[in-house]
Amino acid sequence: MTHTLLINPTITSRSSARFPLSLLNLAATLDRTGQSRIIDGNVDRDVVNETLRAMEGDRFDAVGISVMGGPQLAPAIALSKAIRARHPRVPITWGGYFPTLNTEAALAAPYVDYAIRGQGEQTFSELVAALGKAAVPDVAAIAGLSWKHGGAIVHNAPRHFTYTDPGRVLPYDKLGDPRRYLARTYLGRRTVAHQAAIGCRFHCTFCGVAAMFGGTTMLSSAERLDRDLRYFKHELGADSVQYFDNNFFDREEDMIPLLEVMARHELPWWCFARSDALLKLSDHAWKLVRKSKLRMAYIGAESPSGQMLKEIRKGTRPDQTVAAVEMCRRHGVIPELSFMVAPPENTEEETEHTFEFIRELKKINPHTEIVIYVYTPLPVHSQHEKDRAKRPSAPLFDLNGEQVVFPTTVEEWAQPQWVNYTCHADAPWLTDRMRQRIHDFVTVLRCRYPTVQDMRSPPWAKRALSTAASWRYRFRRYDRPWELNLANRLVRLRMPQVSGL
Ligand code: B12
Repeated sequence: MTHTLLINPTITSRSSARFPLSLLNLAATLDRTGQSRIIDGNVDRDVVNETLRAMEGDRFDAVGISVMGGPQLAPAIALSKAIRARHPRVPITWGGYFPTLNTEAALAAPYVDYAIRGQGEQTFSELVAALGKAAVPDVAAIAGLSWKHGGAIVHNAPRHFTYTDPGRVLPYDKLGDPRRYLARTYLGRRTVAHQAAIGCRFHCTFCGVAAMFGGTTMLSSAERLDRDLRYFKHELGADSVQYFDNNFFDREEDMIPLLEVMARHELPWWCFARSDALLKLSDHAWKLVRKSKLRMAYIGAESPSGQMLKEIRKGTRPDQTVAAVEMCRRHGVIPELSFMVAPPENTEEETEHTFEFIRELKKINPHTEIVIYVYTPLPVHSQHEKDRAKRPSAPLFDLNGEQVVFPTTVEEWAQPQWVNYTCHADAPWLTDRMRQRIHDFVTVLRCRYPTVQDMRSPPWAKRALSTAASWRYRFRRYDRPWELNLANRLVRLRMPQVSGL
């Protein structure tokens, strides 16, 4: 019997912690042939000591750490170093978006022995089995695995994505009381996080999901979704669902059985969607969407420039964004639009154009929520191998005209400027003026239209902020909104782009 320790390093506040779905999926597979334990750093805040304590008490054949680029890297490094120092013989495996997109950098670290690329269930189970069998395990045939051999990094063949129904709900009870992951959100008093389908059909060049899945998607069966929703509703007492599906609305004929299940449960929900998919929905599908209580759809609008949308292979047009905003209004769904400003070319012009487009959308549907990111293209080495060859990306240049060189080590990726790059919060071609301009626009906009997702601030405070910001918004006087910055320090509106819903 193999014994595996699975860890999710801290990435968010305790109140924003949601089910660590990656680890739950891994545990469901590992537990078929062995045992596993989960430590979630979002809940167990002292994750290093908690891990070391667990390893003192039990013998583990392997440790698996889930790592997303950005703010999760520093805790993942500290944790891996602490495990290596105290238990040098226990192999450490990194899986998730960071090692998938930056495999070489992950394996360059002395405290990472194995990196799993893409979906982890099967690959990790095979690795753990091999580790349990021999002191020098034979891992050369394990698809989806990268490892070190004689000072070199070996990348085994890729593994194809599969969707297997475990026939039961995920092992949520491994997290202690799973109810502590239910949160009060805009959707309800006890919102649960769930992922029904995996992957995405599209190949957007900026998106980590395209880099991970390379245009593959697989939907849940209606039976499985029904089983999961029944468990959430009746066993955990959930009253609403946030779907993490990379792109919820796939082909309508495949979605109808799922929407029928959701319409029966009537649990208000949130999801990621595309404007073109929403516009294509039939009246029958919209009827189910309304009955199932879709409250908010997060749509990647990205840019008002058709040219830019083509370049990033988004596959949607700006007029579709406008039409989707209008359609959502008619159906009582709040569109939450994300934009990527300050691209490396025509940085200023594109950004101002986006601000004007946002104003237009707000006129059509004032309930539209806006999330603004800085456009930070993925490094070429991170793109999916199928896409890398198709459209060579233009080189990126910083403010001094020097070509941008991406980090090659984990420690460099954990530096503040690269954490900000991963979080789409900053880029090497941004001038201080541009950075300030974006910050000021966002301040005025989010004060003028406080997000409905903010459950903390009292309504009077939001109204006061909105009134204070209205003249600046109306006359486009975004620069240096000192009074709003001051007021924001007192009110502290929620930032969905940082904490999730
Ligand atoms: C939930 C979530 C979060 C949560 C935290 C989740 C947690 N770990 O506790 C929060 C809201 C905090 C978060 C934050 C961020 N996120 Co996030 N997040 C997601 C989301 C919506 C779902 C992840 C999930 O649970 N998927 C379901 C599970 C089953 O899939 P999975 O995680 O991929 O796991 C599988 C494999 O990756 C692998 N695997 C994963 N871990 C491990 C570990 C081992 C040992 C092994 C073997 C395998 C393995 O096997 C798993 C099972 O098949 C994804 C998008 C998506 N739908 O996937 C984005 C996503 C992962 N996030 C992303 C990013 C970039 C961020 C940010 C860093 C930046 C940002 N602006 O969004 C922020 C940080 C914000 C900050 N603090 O400042 C990107 C990552 C892509 C990239 N370029 O690196 C994604 C893909 C969104 C996107 N489209 O860009 N995020």
